[in-house]
Amino acid sequence: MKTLIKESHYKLNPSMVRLAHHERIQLGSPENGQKDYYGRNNITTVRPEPVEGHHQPPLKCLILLGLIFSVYMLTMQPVMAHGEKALEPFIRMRTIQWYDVQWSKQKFNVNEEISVSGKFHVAEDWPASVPKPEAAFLNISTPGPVLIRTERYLNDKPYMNSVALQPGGDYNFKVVLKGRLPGHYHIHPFFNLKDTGQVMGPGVWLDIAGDAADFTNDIQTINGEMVNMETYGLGNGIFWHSFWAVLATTWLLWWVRRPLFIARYRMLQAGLEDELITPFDRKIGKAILIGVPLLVFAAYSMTASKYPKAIPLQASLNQILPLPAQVNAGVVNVETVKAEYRVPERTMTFTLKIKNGSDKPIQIGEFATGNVRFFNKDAPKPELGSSESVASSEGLSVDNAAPIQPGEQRTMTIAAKDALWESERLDGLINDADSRIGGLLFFYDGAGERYISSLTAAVIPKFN
Ligand SMILES: [Cu+2]
Repeated sequence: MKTLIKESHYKLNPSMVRLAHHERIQLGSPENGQKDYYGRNNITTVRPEPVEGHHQPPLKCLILLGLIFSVYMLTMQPVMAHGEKALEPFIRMRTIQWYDVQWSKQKFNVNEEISVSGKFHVAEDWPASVPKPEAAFLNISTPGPVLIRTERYLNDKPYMNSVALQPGGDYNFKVVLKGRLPGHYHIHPFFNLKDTGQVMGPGVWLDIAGDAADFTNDIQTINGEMVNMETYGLGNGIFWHSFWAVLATTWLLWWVRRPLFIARYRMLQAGLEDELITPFDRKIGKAILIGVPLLVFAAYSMTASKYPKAIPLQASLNQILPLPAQVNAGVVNVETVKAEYRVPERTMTFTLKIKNGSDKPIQIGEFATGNVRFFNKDAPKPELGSSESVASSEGLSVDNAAPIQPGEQRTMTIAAKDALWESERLDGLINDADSRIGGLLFFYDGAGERYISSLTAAVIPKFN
């Protein structure tokens, strides 16, 4: 039996099978019109017996690889964006609608604390294909660990975990950050929506000055001990990661060094499955089955006795209710009748029914969607925050510039016109199966009061 196995290993060495080349043998040529039963030209592919030692010269392969790589090198440019526009436009426009995002500082030093704060409205017209925001995580998009987050608030409440958001709800947030690595970085607040992706808030450039070596990250544990978070437990972490990596790799190699897949399959077919596993394999398997849980339990007991006062990692979901309505608060009511996008003019036109329920005349000041802001040239411009959200200063026009009087109901056409629809990849909406737009419309009265309404409508594209 033993010799038979050895021979079959030799014959079925997978590398030899792989290297065997296929030869096309032409039995009948298309010229003489010889066809097979199905009317195809009579060409048959024949795989010859496995041959040894037939392979490409490695030099050729290397030259080819070098050539491919050099093409990449030629076209290499510094990356100035990091996927802000990658998400489908209907997700960027109809999930988290950011506004009033402010940074306390954009130039600061290593170890200095800054904060980003702002507001967002969770669209009521949440896309049907996007899972409801039952677990959302407010985060900061950075190119690596250039900052650390020290505090985080939602509706002025400190929180750590993911949170369930309510469509139609209004929230404010604040995140406190501390400079870690000096440099010039593009940073955004963003929401990680479970099973959907990252909905970016407006981004800004931050300049961190100073020396990375000066960075400190000391915290006090519940036992009163001061620890340096930059190095605490690092050796232990490296040890356990390497230990499991080595164990797992060894286990994998133990099996991979033998004939795999086809050779094994053939042996199974031949009823030789008992020959595939040796008694020594079984011994090793048993040793691992008993040894690994014992080791984990021993290490756990050592840790538990060394640190008796410890709390587990928190995995609960935070429950934070929305603020009283900020958007669609009931004073100014807006109903979107229809929306049209003219592709050549890059113009989104809305027909709106507006009812001014306030006691002062109001004017439309801004329309914002997907972090792009369009300002009405006929209205006093609101103060721009520090956030460099992409803005079109005169992109919004209205068919009737006269202020809407208290109690007045008016049907208006407003148009947001700018190449930003294209450069921000929001015009991709017309190619989506869900071509609905969402955004926020800002009204101002003369006395500095602001009213916000959400717009939403199906978009009809016009191609000429
Ligand atoms: Cu960015």
